[in-house]
Amino acid sequence: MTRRYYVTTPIYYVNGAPHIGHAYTSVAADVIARFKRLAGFDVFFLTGTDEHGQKVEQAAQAAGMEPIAFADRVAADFRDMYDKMAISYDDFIRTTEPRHAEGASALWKRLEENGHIYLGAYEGWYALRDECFYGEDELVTGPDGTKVAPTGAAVEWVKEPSYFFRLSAFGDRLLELYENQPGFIEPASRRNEVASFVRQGLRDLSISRTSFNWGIPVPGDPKHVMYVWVDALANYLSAVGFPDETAARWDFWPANLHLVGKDILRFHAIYWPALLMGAGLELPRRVFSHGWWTIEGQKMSKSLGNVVDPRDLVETFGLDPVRFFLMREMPFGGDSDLSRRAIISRMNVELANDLGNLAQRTLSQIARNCGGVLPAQGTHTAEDTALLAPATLLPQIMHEQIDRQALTDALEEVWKVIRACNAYIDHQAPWKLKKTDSARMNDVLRVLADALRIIATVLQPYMPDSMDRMLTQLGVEAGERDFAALDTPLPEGRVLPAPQGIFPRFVEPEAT
Ligand code: ME8
Repeated sequence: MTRRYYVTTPIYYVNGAPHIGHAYTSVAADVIARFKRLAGFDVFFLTGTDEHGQKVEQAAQAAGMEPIAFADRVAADFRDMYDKMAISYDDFIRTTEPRHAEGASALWKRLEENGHIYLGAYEGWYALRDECFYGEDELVTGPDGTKVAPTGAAVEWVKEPSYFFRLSAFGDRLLELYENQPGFIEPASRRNEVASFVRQGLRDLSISRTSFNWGIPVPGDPKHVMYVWVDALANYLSAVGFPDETAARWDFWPANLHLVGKDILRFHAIYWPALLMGAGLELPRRVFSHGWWTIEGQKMSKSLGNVVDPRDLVETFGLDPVRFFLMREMPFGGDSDLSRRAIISRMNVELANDLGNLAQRTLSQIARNCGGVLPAQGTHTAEDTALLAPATLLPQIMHEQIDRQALTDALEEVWKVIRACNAYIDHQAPWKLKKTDSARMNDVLRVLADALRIIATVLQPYMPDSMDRMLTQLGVEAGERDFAALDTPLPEGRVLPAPQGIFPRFVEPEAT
């Protein structure tokens, strides 16, 4: 039986252009999706755009456009960013698509049928930037002395008729979920925050608005549109065909992993499971919330004018160095800073020196001293085995890390092997063996080529383009690049193409 894996990113608001924060979550999901595919899983990787709600409506107005035309433009820009970042999504859902309206409406109707929705009137605080209702007790004093949301977003007093979801009835079941399935929310520190929020008692959730109409009409009462978060969360169901449980993709439900930023954990770890419980649907296996990027030490914001478009970074540094930097610099789950200096340092030390040089040294010696063909596998010495044994374990060790979203640790695991290869090549000095023991030289170079093949195979999810080139230079054919293929050694005598540097050092333009 094929093993299935369903991973999602948040669907991003189309009120602004794609930025590095969006690229980050999507690259992380992409690494996971690519890794699972290489491990033989049938993967469904979903992403998309969140196009309804007052915030998007206002952004469209400010641009002098109809909301749908505005959303079309920004959604296309997100796809362009994805193409430039090599995001291998299987589906891109837009909440303005009919298939999504159908899924979201069906979810609503199930909740209504099950008695979890009632009509009332909402009176309270709303933060448009967060598209979130806040209780009085959650507000804090902002820099100018006014009350603001805990996120710093401005709040307004809203009073209007509204449908409510009986969220208050789900507190105990949610706490049970966090208790019985600790992996449901990761990292653990965030799980504790969510659990203590729930323990304080949940209020029913206002799930419709009447003061604007850019949204999915409430079934049976089209004066109301659905609250944008109910609409948005439903995307994870509508993309797999809900409510048609005979749809081919329905087998992917429940999702294995919702990857989100810490800003939207509450919606995914409280509202979403409660809505699913209310609708009698299975719960996702896991919600992982990652940390926050600052830019050169500052919060990224439109007002500071420091919003980073990932495409600009790719233009300057190249795609794979940027993907590598994002995955390497931020301990997955923690916060981190993006700076030009840090990118260049990672590029020059880890990519150019550690990995690039290793490949170049190995391949150029094979080209020069082995007639450009892959040498035979010799008898392994203790040192050869000491190098190859941990390399061989990489797919398995990393798989366990990837399943925990320990994406940075998994890279560190590969770098341990890369550093060991560098120590090995220095110690074995194959260039000296040419005259004294050419048979051993061949064996050493073959050991290095085998280690590099494993390294390049397991790094494909992080740096697909460069690792594609490295595998080609190592003589690994297209059908030999998944983890299962690593069990079969490459035949000796395979002709290798002329080696070419894969990770050039980055030199500041003014220094050239
Ligand atoms: O919240 N660092 O969309 P959104 C790291 N539409 N990640 C960041 C980041 C930063 N500085 N800034 C943004 C929404 N992100 C809703 C989601 S899902 C059913 C609906 C990433 O456009 C991070 O993943 O505001 C965060 O959760 C997401 O962008 C917010 O995107």
